[in-house]
Amino acid sequence: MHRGDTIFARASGAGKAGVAVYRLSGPESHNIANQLVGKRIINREAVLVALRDPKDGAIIDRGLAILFENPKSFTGEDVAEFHLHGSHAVEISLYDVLSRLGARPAEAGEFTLRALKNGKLDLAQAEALADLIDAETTLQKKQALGQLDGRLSAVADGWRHEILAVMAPLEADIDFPDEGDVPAAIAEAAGPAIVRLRESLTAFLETSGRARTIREGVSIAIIGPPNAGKSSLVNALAGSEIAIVSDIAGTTRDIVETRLDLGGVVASIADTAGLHGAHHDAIEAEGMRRARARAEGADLRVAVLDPKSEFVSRETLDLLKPGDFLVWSKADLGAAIPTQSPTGTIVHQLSSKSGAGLSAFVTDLTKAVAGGANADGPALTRARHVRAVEDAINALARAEINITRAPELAAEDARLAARALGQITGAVGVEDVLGEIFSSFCIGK
Ligand SMILES: Nc1nc2c(ncn2[C@@H]2O[C@H](COP(=O)(O)OP(=O)(O)OP(=O)(O)O)[C@@H](O)[C@H]2O)c(=O)[nH]1
Ligand SMILES: [Mg+2]
Repeated sequence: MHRGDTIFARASGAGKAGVAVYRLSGPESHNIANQLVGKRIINREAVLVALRDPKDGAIIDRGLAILFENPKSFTGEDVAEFHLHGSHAVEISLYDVLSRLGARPAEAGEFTLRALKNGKLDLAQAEALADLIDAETTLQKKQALGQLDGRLSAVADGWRHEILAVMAPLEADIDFPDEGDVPAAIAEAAGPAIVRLRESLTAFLETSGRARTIREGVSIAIIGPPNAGKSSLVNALAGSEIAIVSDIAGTTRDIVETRLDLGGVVASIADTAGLHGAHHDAIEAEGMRRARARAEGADLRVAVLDPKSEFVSRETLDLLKPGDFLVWSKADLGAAIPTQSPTGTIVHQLSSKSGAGLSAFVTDLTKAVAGGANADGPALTRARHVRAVEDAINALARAEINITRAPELAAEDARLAARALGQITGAVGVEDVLGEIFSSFCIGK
């Protein structure tokens, strides 16, 4: 077992609360808990106790205490949990006593890091735990829970073992090079297996975009000429008055952002300043610069145009890409809309005022953002996973070429492919990325 010092933190959220959960983990945690409680507690049994400062007997709080003996605990170490009142004053006196008794405040993600080091979960599962804590939509939650269950770890490990199995006869050939005409037979056996592995990894990689969309969300920029009804549309989508609406052209200047759940995908919607080529002041120009930059950087653009407007819409239409939306606004005013639109755009007509056409637009927008997204299978949810699979595919492609003419090189390639996949679960060589991954955790997790 990995033996560290004894750490503590509030495991439940910060601030006032009916109940707050504090967690102690490490070799001294049970000893410290017994000193606070003043009696021995039975493993895994919640008992109502008074916690007291052993120095003077002053009461800290009354609450539940539970001990978990190693290795059957979240961290795999001895753990003590206190469920106390969620009060700032209680927290201060508890921390004071715990520090005096030799424990120290935990760093971000330190409990999970210990769990990882003690084999309670692997790296993909640790990441899933962070994703679950951050999950905003049910789809994100489902994906995180599946990964926490070991879904990704199982396929990554499965592939790694398959590669190692293919590699074994190649290694045998390297060790015993004199035993007849082995290379041809090996190439015959291993070649197709390597191709098959590379193909299934490539197919899996192609599904990863959706998984990362679920985890990371998408950004949508609402763009268009002044007064087109962009802010009105954003307010209608959000169901609240997020952005100022007025009949003065150039009302919106800064980017106003809101978040929506579109079919389980978190969409960050940016309302932007109206784009036009006419004379403008410095503030307007800066607003337009920001609008353009946001439009270019967004995953999807929604151009809003008022069919009755005198503003030229060229600046807006030039920013559109295939798959983007073109929305004709103010349908309640009954203006005819042009039949021509930029190729590949999805065209809608709606009124933010009456709501006409709004739900059809939301349905199509949801389809564009989350269509086909499901959280049912194993998925490469992070850039790190995608990189590992890409590395494995490249190594297998090299092995494919080397197998007939230089089996010892093919064996090395296969080993590199297996190594790359091993990084997903942290089975090999991940020490250098641990810091980066765990720094994104919250304290107490
Ligand atoms: N009748 C009608 N008026 C609308 C509709 N949507 C917006 N408007 C009006 O159009 C004007 C401009 O609306 P905004 O939402 O502020 O337009 P904008 O595109 O954000 O404008 P800027 O921020 O100035 O670029 C306001 O007077 C709105 O009330 C609509 O669906 N029907
Ligand atoms: Mg506006």
